[in-house]
Amino acid sequence: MKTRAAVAFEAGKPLEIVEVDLEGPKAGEVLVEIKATGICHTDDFTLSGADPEGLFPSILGHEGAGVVVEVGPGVTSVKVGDHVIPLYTPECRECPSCLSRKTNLCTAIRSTQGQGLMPDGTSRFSYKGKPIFHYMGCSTFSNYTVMPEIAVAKIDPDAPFDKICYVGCGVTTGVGAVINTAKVDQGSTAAVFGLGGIGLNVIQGLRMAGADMIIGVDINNDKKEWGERFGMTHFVNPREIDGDIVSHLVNMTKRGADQIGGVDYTFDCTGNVTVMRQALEASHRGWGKSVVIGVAAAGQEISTRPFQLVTGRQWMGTAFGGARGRTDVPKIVDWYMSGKIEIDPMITHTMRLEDINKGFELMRSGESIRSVVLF
Ligand code: NAD
Ligand code: AHE
Ligand code: ZN
Repeated sequence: MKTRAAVAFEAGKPLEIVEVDLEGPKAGEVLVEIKATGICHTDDFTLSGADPEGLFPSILGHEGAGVVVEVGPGVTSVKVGDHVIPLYTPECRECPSCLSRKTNLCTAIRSTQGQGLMPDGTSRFSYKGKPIFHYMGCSTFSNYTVMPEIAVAKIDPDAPFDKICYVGCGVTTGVGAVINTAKVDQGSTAAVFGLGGIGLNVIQGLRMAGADMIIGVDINNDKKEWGERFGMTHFVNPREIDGDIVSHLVNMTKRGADQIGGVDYTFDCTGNVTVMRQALEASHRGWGKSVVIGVAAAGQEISTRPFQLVTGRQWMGTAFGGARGRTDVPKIVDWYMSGKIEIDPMITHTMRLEDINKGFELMRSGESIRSVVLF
């Protein structure tokens, strides 16, 4: 079949809207009509050429929602008409990682996914007879895409596509980092570095978890109001303080008889390795947990004095908020439907596929929280 898609032909160039060829689903795969897709910072990271796994030409996009329109042989877990969210972290429930119950990082199809291919080692997309790579196993910047059935989560059919597509990455990553990865306790202190599409969801996760002091850190003052909207209690612009951000946060969180400051939980949502170090070092001696969410460019490395870890701080990371997609994503959609979490105000812009490059510009300039493309 033919489908309209925004193709990344080259790193650093705008996407081009063209009609591409798409082969139907093979065994264990489903054809999904994408109804809406968010634009995540990670799409821009890959488009920039900084992603070691970035491949071109490819169809980016990993934050979508849509309807199953065809199923390949042997598919049992979904049927035509089901509403689904594509999962860049699948859940096969059979691989050693899924069976371990220790991680959400299913390994069933990770190696072909990283090569921009379907599990059989081929691409379903082509343009003018030449293959186009899949992206993160999803390629939601296409009106139709093919997914393995283990990589789709069946969701409430009443949930609006233009909102719950955001659960496909940003919402689940932010809220999940708090609940699944850091396992934040009630009454804790927390600092969130970077108040974009991910950081604001960390903030709403912290509010849900009952954190007392929620400090937002961003170099853009416009983000203060945004953070407060979702539960942030204090805002710091590191460019507007005397001294360094680590001491500032430690001083802000001095509590108890010994007056040793430090934040119970910190989260990097910037992808900047200097910020990751600051987040770790601002966490509390003895028990602080610092979670890396941001994705850093090829060649970038993190460092700190080992003493920071010897003295009890834990440096950890999270992909997709530690969520097991087929199990957890439908629940998060239900949380949205019942009002337990908010999504609507974070979707600041919607656009047609033809205007997708505008969505990238809004993100780069810090004007948007989330742009959603409607098909
Ligand atoms: P975004 O562009 O919407 O937000 C980034 C925010 O960080 C902005 O508000 C910006 O002003 C702020 N910022 C930049 N430099 C800063 C600094 N030095 N100090 C403080 N704040 C600073 O991006 P996003 O969509 O929220 O994504 C954030 C990061 O998370 C990206 O690196 C993205 O690739 C990554 N990500 C990771 C996962 C995962 O599963 N681990 C999932 C989604 C996104
Ligand atoms: N391909 C990059 C890393 C990109 C990355 O870390 N991706 C996150 C999701 S970001 C979503 O917006 C992730 O899930 N990682 C785990 C995985 O298996 O990809 C690189 O550096 O090679
Ligand atoms: Zn993402």
